[in-house]
Amino acid sequence: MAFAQEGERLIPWSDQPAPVPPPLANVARNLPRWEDLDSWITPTGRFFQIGHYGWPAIDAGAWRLDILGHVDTPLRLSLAELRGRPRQEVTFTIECSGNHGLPFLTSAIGNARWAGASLADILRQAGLKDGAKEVVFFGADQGDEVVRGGTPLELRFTTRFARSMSLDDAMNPATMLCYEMNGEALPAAHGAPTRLIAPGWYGIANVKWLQRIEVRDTRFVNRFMGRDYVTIREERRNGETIIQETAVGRELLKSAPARVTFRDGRHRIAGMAWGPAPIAAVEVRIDDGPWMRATLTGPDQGPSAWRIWTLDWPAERGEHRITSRAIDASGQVQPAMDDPLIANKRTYWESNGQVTRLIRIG
Ligand SMILES: Nc1nc2c(c(=O)[nH]1)N[C@H]1C(S)=C(S)[C@@H](COP(=O)(O)O)O[C@H]1N2
Ligand SMILES: [Mo]
Repeated sequence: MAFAQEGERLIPWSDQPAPVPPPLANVARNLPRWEDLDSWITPTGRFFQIGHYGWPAIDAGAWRLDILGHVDTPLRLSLAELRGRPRQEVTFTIECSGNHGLPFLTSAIGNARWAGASLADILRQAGLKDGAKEVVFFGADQGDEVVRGGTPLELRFTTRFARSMSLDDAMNPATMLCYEMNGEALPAAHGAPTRLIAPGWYGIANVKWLQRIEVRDTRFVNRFMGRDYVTIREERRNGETIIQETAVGRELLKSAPARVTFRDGRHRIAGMAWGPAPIAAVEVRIDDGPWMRATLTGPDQGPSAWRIWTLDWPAERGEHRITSRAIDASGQVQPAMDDPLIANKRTYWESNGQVTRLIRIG
């Protein structure tokens, strides 16, 4: 479903993001302009791509997925075997947790229809041993890491991309081993032949190029659980300021203005809103004016997929600031940028503060 209207004229934002700096250009790729995210389902060609350890090309015929560790019967599945299992689908908006936290990363988000096989069924078939508590997802991509760099205790090693989840989270019936995106075979850049799709979780948890799933009876920590993708935030405890360090987890309540269009003498603002609970409302503010209620349009497919919203805007000439905030069914409001939750955050991850865009009406 497109939310672009026939005969409309798109007015680009005047605060276009900075280009991705060269060393990261091969990590964050295919970032669209927000203006061009003009449909509820993001076409695969406009879907952002993140690869921290390069871009493996896997021979799907020779590929096998191992499920092992703290299980009764380790499994080894081919792509044909995975495809032969009961199929499930979900529409899920993946957002990179760095989105809006960095000046060049403001459209690392997309909504796609994903299809695959239930992870919970596969874990049950392997048989969980008593004491199983953590599931680790290893990708085929690998990279070099350094611990205590520049000290006499420096340690260098090469390791595969991995993220873990508690067994409870991994058993969520919506979580799948995905081989299809928007009705076509999962493309290489998005994790072919198989990736994890964990609806409700930030991008980082959705491990691509899956190769090995390991069930453990102890916790797992690596760069992407414990060093990187860690939110560092100042919080108050008993009158004292402490530093809280937490692994990036589930997606947070958020919205963003996507595009402003002009048609039949009128301006219209459209955007998206998403979060862990159903979106109840979106409000929009122009410059320092009052909050105005937008109209939620487009499909409502549950909390894992974003909603589209629109607001007709009698725009005056000049430069304007457009801010949106989402409100969910439990009454929670997307925090302002000066809310302590956002302002006291030292890292760019999980930046769900209100997004303000600039536009010039000519
Ligand atoms: N194996 C592997 N999986 C990965 C990554 C990675 O670097 N390697 N990046 C993660 C991050 S940070 C994000 S935001 C999402 C992006 O998914 P996409 O590239 O399909 O948009 O993939 C995640 N899965
Ligand atoms: Mo990410």
